[in-house]
Amino acid sequence: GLALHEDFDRTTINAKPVGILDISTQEMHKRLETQRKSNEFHQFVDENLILKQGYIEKKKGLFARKRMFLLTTGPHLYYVDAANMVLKGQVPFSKDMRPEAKNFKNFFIHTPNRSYILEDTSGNAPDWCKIVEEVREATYGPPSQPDES
Ligand code: 4IP
Repeated sequence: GLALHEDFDRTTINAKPVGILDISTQEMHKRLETQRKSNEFHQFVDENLILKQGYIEKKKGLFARKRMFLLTTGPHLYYVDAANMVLKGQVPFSKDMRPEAKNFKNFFIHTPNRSYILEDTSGNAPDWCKIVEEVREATYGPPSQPDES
């Protein structure tokens, strides 16, 4: 009856991507076509659309490695060794990931199993944190309250 229809509609509305991920199919094809032709990192992102990219120093152990970070639909956050054009890994996306800017250059992306220690030498760390959180929220909804038990 009516209740069923209301539930169906609500599910349909909630299933729609919101905000930054709300891209029409037509727009998606157009942007992917441009990306395919003009972005040398297209080969690493599994036909996803790159929403933001830039060089980030990723610290692990004693050393930092300069990597091209690629935030895409999916969502995914890939990183590539651009000197050798090799995909090195991904920061796993989940509802529990949490970006944290320390200042304009240094930031973290906390994930359940690892906190990535990152530096944007160009000073756009807050922008990275903002867009990662925006994509996280568009995908999984508002952050869950920290467990204080
Ligand atoms: C490596 O250190 C690089 O930082 C790797 O980053 C990192 O892997 C390795 O950590 C770390 O041992 P060296 O280059 O000095 O050997 P990248 O993959 O970008 O080259 P991830 O990808 O995990 O950060 P381990 O613990 O993952 O092996």
